[in-house]
Amino acid sequence: MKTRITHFKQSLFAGLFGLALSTAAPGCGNTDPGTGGPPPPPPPPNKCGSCARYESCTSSGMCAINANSTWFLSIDSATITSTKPDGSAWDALGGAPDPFVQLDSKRTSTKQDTFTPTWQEGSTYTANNLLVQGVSVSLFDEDVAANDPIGGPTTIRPTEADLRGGILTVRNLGQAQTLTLTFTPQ
Ligand SMILES: [Ca+2]
Ligand SMILES: [Ca+2]
Repeated sequence: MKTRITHFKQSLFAGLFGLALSTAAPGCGNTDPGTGGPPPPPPPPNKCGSCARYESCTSSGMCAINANSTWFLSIDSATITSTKPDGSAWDALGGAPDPFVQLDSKRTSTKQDTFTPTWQEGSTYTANNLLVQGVSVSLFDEDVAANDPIGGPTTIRPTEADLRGGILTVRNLGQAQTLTLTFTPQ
């Protein structure tokens, strides 16, 4: 008799504990409250805990970046070498470059006479676009006649770690010593 009571207490405790877990970790797994009818079977233990809103809980219990999540890719900033590859100045009379970035079909604004432009302009992509296809990036110095190429075109394909970290710095892209992109989940 004593043994049966102990078993009853254990199963009651397990039931309460399971309920507390599923209540504390919403948003991942099936939380259908049910409307009438027999109570649904208890959900399996939630190994994900709480995933970020741009993630989904995989069948193996891992929080993975959802391929359909959307991200704003911002062309943040760049640092540009003091001269063109041949050692000459970017513009007449030793002038600094006037850089802009071509990001796929979108072009940033042009920053006048600077080796350290900052734009914070970009486009929205799905995680799948970024991680699988990547984005095409080129930098130019805007000129009246013909733009001087600074770096690229190149395909930048961030990793999941880059998206989670929110930032990616590409180095030595032609005459761009650095090109920094940021990623913000939408
Ligand atoms: Ca120029
Ligand atoms: Ca200039």
